[in-house]
Amino acid sequence: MKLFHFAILPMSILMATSAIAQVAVVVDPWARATVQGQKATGAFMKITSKDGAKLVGASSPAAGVTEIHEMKMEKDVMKMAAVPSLDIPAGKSVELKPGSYHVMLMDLKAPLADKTSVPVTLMFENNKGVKSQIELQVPVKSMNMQSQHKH
Ligand SMILES: [Cu+2]
Repeated sequence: MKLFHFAILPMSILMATSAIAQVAVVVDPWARATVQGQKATGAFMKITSKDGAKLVGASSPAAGVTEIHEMKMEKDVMKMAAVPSLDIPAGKSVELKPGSYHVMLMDLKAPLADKTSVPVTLMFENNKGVKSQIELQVPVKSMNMQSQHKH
């Protein structure tokens, strides 16, 4: 029976390694295109995490300041504010979308043109407090294109 113990050990090490490697999965990222003179825009995406994680920061070489923002109605006024982190509950999909959570790109160094892409790095913390980052090439889309997608 001792043989079984030897067989099981290497497998559990492999599983632990892959769990650390993939803190979260990001799908459908996009950023809103800007016009000349516009200094800020939002980036949106869906994030899932098998074991649960927190989005604790973001950065982009295209922006002077990058923050995680929340938009919500407060006494009939739409308000936007930076949040220190965003919880990604285990097994649930969290959607960053216009009118809700978004990655705010501020102090843009150049306008974001439609059909280009912008590099964004997301910083995550897993449920054990270990930090890791995910680098994205986020497609830039204009607002016109977005309104066409409304049904
Ligand atoms: Cu914002």
